Amino acid sequence: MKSHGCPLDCFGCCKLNVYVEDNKVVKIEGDKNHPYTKGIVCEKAKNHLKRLNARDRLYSPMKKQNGKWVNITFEEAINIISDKLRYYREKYSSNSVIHYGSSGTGTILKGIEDIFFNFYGGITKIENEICWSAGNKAQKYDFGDNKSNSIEDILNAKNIILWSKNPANSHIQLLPFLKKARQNGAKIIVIDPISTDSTNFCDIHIKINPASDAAMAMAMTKVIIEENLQDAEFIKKNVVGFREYKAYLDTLSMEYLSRECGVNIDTIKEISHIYAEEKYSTICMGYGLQRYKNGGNSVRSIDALAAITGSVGKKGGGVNYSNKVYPKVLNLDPYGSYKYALKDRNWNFHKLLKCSKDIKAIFVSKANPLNQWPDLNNFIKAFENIEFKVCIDMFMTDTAKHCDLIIPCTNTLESEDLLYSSMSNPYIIYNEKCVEPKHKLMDEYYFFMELAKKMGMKEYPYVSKREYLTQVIKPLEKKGITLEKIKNEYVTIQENSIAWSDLKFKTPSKKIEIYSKEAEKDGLSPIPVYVNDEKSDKLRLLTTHPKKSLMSQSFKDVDTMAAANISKNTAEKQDIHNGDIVKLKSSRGEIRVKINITDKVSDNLVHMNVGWWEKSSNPNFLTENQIADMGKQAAYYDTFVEIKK
Ligand SMILES: Nc1nc2c(c(=O)[nH]1)N[C@H]1C(S)=C(S)[C@@H](COP(=O)(O)OP(=O)(O)OC[C@H]3O[C@@H](n4cnc5c(=O)[nH]c(N)nc54)[C@H](O)[C@@H]3O)O[C@H]1N2
Ligand SMILES: Nc1nc2c(c(=O)[nH]1)N[C@H]1C(S)=C(S)[C@@H](COP(=O)(O)OP(=O)(O)OC[C@H]3O[C@@H](n4cnc5c(=O)[nH]c(N)nc54)[C@H](O)[C@@H]3O)O[C@H]1N2
Ligand code: SF4
Ligand SMILES: [Mo]
Repeated sequence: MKSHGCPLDCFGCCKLNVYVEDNKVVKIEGDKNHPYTKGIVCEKAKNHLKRLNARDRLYSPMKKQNGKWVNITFEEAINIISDKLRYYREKYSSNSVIHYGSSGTGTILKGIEDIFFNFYGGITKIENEICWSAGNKAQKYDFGDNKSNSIEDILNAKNIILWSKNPANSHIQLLPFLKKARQNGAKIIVIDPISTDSTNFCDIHIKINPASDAAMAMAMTKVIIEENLQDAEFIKKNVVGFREYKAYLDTLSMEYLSRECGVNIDTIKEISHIYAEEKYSTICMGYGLQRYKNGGNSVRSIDALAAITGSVGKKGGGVNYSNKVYPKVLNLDPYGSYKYALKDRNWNFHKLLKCSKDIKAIFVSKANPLNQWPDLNNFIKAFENIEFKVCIDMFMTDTAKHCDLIIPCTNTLESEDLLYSSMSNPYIIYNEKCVEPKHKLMDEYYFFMELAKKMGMKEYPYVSKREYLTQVIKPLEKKGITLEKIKNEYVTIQENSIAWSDLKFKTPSKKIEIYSKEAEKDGLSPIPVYVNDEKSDKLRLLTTHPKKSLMSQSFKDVDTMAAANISKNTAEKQDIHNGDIVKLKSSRGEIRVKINITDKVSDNLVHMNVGWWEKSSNPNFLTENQIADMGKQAAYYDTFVEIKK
């Protein structure tokens, strides 16, 4: 039995037991003894095995020749890349090269490309974030860091708000705790514009208007202040900016806020009481609400709500969004590669679209940008402008097919590595190599080492994986944590299960900053504000995360046309029937979809899953390329569409 963690970009970071016979994986199971994941895994864990043995798996590097793919050897691929990289660095600059890596896998050594490109001299990086960065930045302004209470603490909560979070799809480890909390008498409130599998088991579902969470949070804050439910003592000692924020809230009427969020005043009052009356209730906040232009301010207004009730730093309280335990502690650049990255620069999406001809090469690894970026028609054109395009993946993805060279890579089960997640699970996991890959150079770690050798990079770390990882975890040695210990035991460094229980916040004032001078310095309002200009008579397109696939990964084998959910009223208005094939059209493009009529979505929405491949119709051909107020987050959900028959 081999020990391994699921490296998908997920709250779980599930610990797996992998059974191997004759270099073949015969079974994958959840590790029942793991303190966080307790044997719970989803179907996607088993998919690692399917993907390991998939018929369409790539094993040989391939180069595009006269529009056709031909197999080449790893040595040839290394020669081609090495020649191109030298040439571009000499003729233009090393920053005529982009490396784009995303979240296909979260292990440390699968990120070795970053280190390689630092030694190369520094490159162009894409600074836009497509996942959760508006919320993380907002919480940095408010608390100074990104931390969450431990998962078990849910059981201490009097009531629980799942705010824009769908754990039935995205965070299944939370489900048994929610069930138990409910049995113990806690109410579960879900705030989400659509009905999801998580609204199935809640006590109250607030079908909020999209992009109006700040209006809801502010209305709740007003009720709490008006009814004197705030914690005056806590505010005095631990919060900066209450007065300024209250003055701003005084300018907003309850009627206005209620209209904006689409929730009537009585319901807002009821939720405010449920949240603030008994000490303490918790907010588990997902990432949907921050994929809007006003996303950062939405998160700040929810943080402020928790701050004035004194629930931060308390058992059963807090605003649990992300949990960045390891990045600031580990030695993630153990050989000082950053010193060589003199030409590093950041470009945003708009710059890439405008100046793609100035980029000579792009390397994509553990990512599928031509599936997951917004405004794909324009990004595909920009991508095509780049002379030399390389993708490192296990499959011929929507991105790989636009490249000139494909390098196959190992499946996680073929790779020794170290893994942690920053979403919730605070345990670090050592991934044993479970089976041998067909070729050693399929593993990114060895491929880039060979490439570095070929390019004569003297300072590159030509060391074993073990040695590299030992350096990475060196800072943990003083706590007695070694690779062996991580391999053989369950290891975490999260010492306190209640985030901020010492009430020593990492902000400049060391308090919770409802008034943030840092935000002001960044050109933002210092206090949370509600601004929502993105309104339209058209239908808003929401693209949320699917249950059975991690983003695009399991849609590989789906050949049906993408489904779009609309309400009965919307369908009747346009004389559309269940199963009809229609066109969805936005200012960015159009796609054909199959209509599913459901009472799960309101009349002003079209809902699709994200991840459908181009062959099925990908909603990212419709999404707008816009940026949220914080963290350079892509504001995918400020997209409006029309249905054309
Ligand atoms: N099965 C599965 N699990 C996953 C993933 C996956 O693809 N599949 N992806 C992983 C990744 S990369 C991430 S980032 C996380 C995401 O995890 P979650 O944040 O839980 O999931 P999302 O689908 O991004 O969004 C959650 C909910 O936000 C709602 N929402 C959208 N707009 C608004 C709004 O304006 N206000 C409110 N209140 N709610 C809104 C959506 O309808 C959706 O139900 O999940 C991870 N886990
Ligand atoms: N419209 C819309 N778009 C969105 C979102 C949304 O809510 N709506 N959500 C956004 C979010 S939250 C995220 S996180 C991003 C995700 O964006 P990506 O991370 O680009 O998404 P994936 O589809 O998971 O693609 C990962 C790729 O990595 C490959 N891969 C897996 N393992 C390995 C490995 O070991 N090595 C290498 N080299 N490759 C590997 C997979 O085969 C897959 O092709 O998408 C964003 N896009
Ligand atoms: S996808 Fe998430 S829940 Fe499923 S096995 Fe992987 S980490 Fe666990
Ligand atoms: Mo994400």
